[in-house]
Amino acid sequence: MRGKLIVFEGLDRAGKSTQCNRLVESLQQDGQKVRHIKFPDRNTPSGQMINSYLKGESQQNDHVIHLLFSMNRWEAAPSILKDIEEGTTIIIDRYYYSGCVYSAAKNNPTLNLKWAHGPEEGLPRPDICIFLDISAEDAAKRGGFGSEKYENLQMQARVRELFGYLMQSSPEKDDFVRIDAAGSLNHVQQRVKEVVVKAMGRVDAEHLPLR
Ligand code: T5A
Ligand code: NA
Repeated sequence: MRGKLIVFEGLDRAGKSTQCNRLVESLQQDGQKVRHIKFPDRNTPSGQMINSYLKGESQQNDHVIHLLFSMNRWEAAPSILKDIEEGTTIIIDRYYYSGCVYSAAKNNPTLNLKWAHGPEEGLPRPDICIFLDISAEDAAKRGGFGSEKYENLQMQARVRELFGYLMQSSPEKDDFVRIDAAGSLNHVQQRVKEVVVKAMGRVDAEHLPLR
């Protein structure tokens, strides 16, 4: 049986990494084969350029950085597909939803959601995208907020608005399940597990690439 592709999304500091780690551990305890990946993968050449940009050590044109984030995903796509086919479930911390939303949130007149979507088309489509929902204000209260490029209230509020649009009105809206991420770590973890167990039990959706 093929593995599932489970994505976590949310604002900066929503708790994605923490919840991904907990889910991976819990699925492994259930005896499943699981791999955890995170985008951007800062280790590849494209990821190193992204890392330097996010840390404010280099500048990039808005379109160029968008394409670098996309390239960073395409580099990983063959191994994602291979693992899924071989029965490994993949848990991804941020994916092309972030890719589209963060770029469009800059309000660059030549970089809207539609433009941003283009380079992502054809990437493996998730079985489910869990949106860990927190307000920009609550996220900003969490440890470490403010150290990277997009970690400011105005940007995060716009990002949340655009995620809201994706969840309500976009062709990908059915990919999403929203979970309130402002509760305790254990409470969020429990909700995540419920949602994932339900998704795992579903008849295998056709594994279509992003339209
Ligand atoms: N980006 C990314 C793009 O612009 N385009 C793209 O294509 C992609 C993929 C880096 C930036 O790049 C942008 C988006 C980002 O701005 P990143 O490396 O994933 O992306 O950076 P962050 O999302 O900022 O990663 P963080 O590690 O900061 O956030 P997480 O993973 O959401 O949060 P986590 O789990 O590390 O938790 C943060 C803190 O909050 C606490 C944790 O203990 C930790 O201290 N916490 C809670 N506290 C109380 N209650 C809870 N329920 C909590 N959950 C977590
Ligand atoms: Na993270």
